Amino acid sequence: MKNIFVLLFSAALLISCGGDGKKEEKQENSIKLSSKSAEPKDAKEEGVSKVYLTGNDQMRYNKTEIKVNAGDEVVLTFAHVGNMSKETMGHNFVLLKKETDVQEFGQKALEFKANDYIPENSDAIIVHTEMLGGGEKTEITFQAPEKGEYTYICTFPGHLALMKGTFIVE
Ligand SMILES: [Cu+2]
Repeated sequence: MKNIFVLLFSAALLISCGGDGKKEEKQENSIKLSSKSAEPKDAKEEGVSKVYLTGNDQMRYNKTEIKVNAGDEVVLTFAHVGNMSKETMGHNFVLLKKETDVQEFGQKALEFKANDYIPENSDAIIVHTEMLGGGEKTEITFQAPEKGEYTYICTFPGHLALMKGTFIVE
């Protein structure tokens, strides 16, 4: 019996507090704050996999593994978050076909400086971005290849050792 009174009392309290709207206001503020987070997150929507990849002045991607859904359209945003120029610390994203010899491809790419280190007429490339310098950003959209694991690299000279990752289609 006592418990019921406590319950009723707290229910009455809740009702009396509910009308002033302060609670809702507070909640809205906290949502605004949390949406300020620095880096866009990867997201999977219906039929679309959004990927946010960066390269920095320390010659690193922000992720060495990317996962997307088979059959999805992939929207990949690639940003160079460093300050160094394209000539000294350029970065790109080059997604290679499964059977590619990655080291060999990386060697070949060095011969194509005039083409931003993208081998011309290569059948090893699924898709690639342009070469970026510090502060630059680009976006590419492509159809996810068939299920499996692929390698992505940066073809700027010397970067392959550190700038390499696995692109997983599942
Ligand atoms: Cu690079």
